[in-house]
Amino acid sequence: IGLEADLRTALLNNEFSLYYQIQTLDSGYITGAEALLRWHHPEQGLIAPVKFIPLTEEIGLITEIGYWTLETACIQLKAWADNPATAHLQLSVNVSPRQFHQDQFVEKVSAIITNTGIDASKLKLELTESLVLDDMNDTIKKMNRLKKMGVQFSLDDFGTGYSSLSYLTQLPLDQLKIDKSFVHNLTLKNADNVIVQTIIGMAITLGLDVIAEGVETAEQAAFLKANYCYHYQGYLFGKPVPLAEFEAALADMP
Ligand code: G
Ligand code: G
Ligand code: MN
Ligand code: NA
Repeated sequence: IGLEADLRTALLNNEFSLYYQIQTLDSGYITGAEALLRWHHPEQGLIAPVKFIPLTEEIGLITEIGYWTLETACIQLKAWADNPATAHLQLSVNVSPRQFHQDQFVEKVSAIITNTGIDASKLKLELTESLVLDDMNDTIKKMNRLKKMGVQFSLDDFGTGYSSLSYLTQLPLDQLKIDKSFVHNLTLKNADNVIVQTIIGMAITLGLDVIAEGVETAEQAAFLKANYCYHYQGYLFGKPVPLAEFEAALADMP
């Protein structure tokens, strides 16, 4: 109850921020980041998204917070675009099902892209399988409209839902994101090795990029590379951090 009341004023009080987690190539080249929402509660300190995002969905605040997140991400993309050293960076942003399936989602994203002046191809929206399957028709229509503007799409938490090849071919996706639960036991558990190899194979077959999340060890990265997955995100390369720390990591890039 307390948190709910606090959430309602959190936007006004500037209590949200975005953290950035490195997305890298096998060469160490940083291609961009995933933007991850953080709530700095005035008394309780930093509150993790798992503790408040479900609540924002329940009380209908996720839409407003989601647009704040998108706009903040796009303002950051514009700042990077204006500096030759960072102009290549892409930003992945999580989208909640409730926000995506709202009537004006495409119009609002379009307005944010126009108002911030970004190159839409630098923006990657992360959709979950449950979002997609909630309403396939709505999802395909909206993805196609955003795609025409240049927006990229990644399918998050891939492998944890009902991922059939037939629905994948209907979606204008750019990337599959292998869920960290499969990466966690990679090289240690043969079943997970096979799942990861299969997901990479699916991505290649469908002509999609594939990124592994939750990469924590050099062994996992080596396995992924040997199996043709060249994009990684995980603690091995960096935790989600505030902007200044992310930019410091960029400056150290090989
Ligand atoms: O670090 P991590 O704890 O950031 O994120 C936990 C979960 O919260 C992940 O499943 C992630 O997708 C979700 N999440 C983080 N930031 C956002 C956001 O801005 N919007 C939505 N909808 N989910 C987010
Ligand atoms: O949106 P998504 O569910 O993919 O959110 C990514 C989540 O994964 C965030 O909570 C982020 O903090 C977490 N994460 C990112 N890299 C790692 C990692 O290497 N190990 C673990 N355990 N979690 C990670
Ligand atoms: Mn994500
Ligand atoms: Na995920």
